[in-house]
Amino acid sequence: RTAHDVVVIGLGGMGSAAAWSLAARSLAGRSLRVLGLEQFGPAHDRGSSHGGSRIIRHAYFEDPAYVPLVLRAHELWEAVEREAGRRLLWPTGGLMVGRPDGPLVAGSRHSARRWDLPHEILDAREIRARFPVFAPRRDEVGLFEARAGIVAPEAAVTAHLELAAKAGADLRFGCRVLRWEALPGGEGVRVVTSEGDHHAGHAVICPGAWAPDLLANLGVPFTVERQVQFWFSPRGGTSPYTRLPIFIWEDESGERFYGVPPHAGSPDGVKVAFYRRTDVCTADAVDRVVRQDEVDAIARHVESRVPTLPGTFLRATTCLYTNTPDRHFVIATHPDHPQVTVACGFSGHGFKFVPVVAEILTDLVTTGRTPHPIALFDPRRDFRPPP
Ligand code: PYC
Repeated sequence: RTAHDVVVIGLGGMGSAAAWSLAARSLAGRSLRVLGLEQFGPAHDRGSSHGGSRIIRHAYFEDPAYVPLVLRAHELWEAVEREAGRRLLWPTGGLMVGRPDGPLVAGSRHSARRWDLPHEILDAREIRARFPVFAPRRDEVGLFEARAGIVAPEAAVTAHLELAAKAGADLRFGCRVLRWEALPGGEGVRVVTSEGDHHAGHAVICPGAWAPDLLANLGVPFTVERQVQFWFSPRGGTSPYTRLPIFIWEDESGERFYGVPPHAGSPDGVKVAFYRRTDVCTADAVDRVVRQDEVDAIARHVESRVPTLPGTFLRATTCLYTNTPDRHFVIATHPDHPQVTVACGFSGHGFKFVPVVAEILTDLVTTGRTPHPIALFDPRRDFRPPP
């Protein structure tokens, strides 16, 4: 009756990696039969895994609990590169800039010290000397870590899909999941799609911004937000920018923007964006048009700290964050359905963790537990907004 052991719903960043990880894992002497379902095409740009780059950093300002996970993710990214024969990582170094007591710098420093991560603290003069295009205020400092850098999201999704297919996963695109139902008595899960029904012993649900539709029964108050990524060609040319680290900059009001230098995976211009802006939407009703006033707002903001960067506007694209109230992830066995495992609510900072999330999901499906620390990601936690 059940043709597949596991159905993976959503083949974006998390789902594509989970499909590979599950298809490569054997259980009771045989490999798992994995079905992957995706409503769009491979490595599409409708969700949260596109735009040429994502940041990877270790000194995690959000919470030191993420550090062992990102260290394991980094190791696994290198393994995926080797396995797929594709370049996915660009180690540019990373600079977190702001007031020393602001959440970005103080939080990064706390994580770096807690986990003994190699890092340097640079004062404003040292930042200017090392990276002359940056214009920090006198009271701003930077935490620099050499191992931070870029992960290429579309290339990563493509690599995971290729590896999953090679490991025997049955991947279907243009197949929208309308709903799912956990069947009683060890009968697994029924998935109703635009292309017919499927049954599997277990479901791994990685819905991205479709979490409010597909995981309403988790009871997590998700909010989906439209975000915009912009590319500029700096005044005076890109050459000094090719040697820049990725950076996140927090100003005195707490507003943050980030920047990603051009690299071989995305060579045209410097990418910048606010990290984060509230523009609530739904995944199916998002305005994909970027307005001139949005371009002007980011250009003005960036110019105050990196004066030559907003030279010529090149292009922009929208993407989606799926936020939890405390901005921590949700990764767990579904509290009401042991045959369902969920990964969602990545709140705009999940992509760097993709391969370790896949490892956790595979552990949960095959053994019901994981050695990774995931207590922070419990869907039934007491959600409080971040300070
Ligand atoms: O996770 O570092 C991050 C990030 C920066 C901007 C959006 N996410």
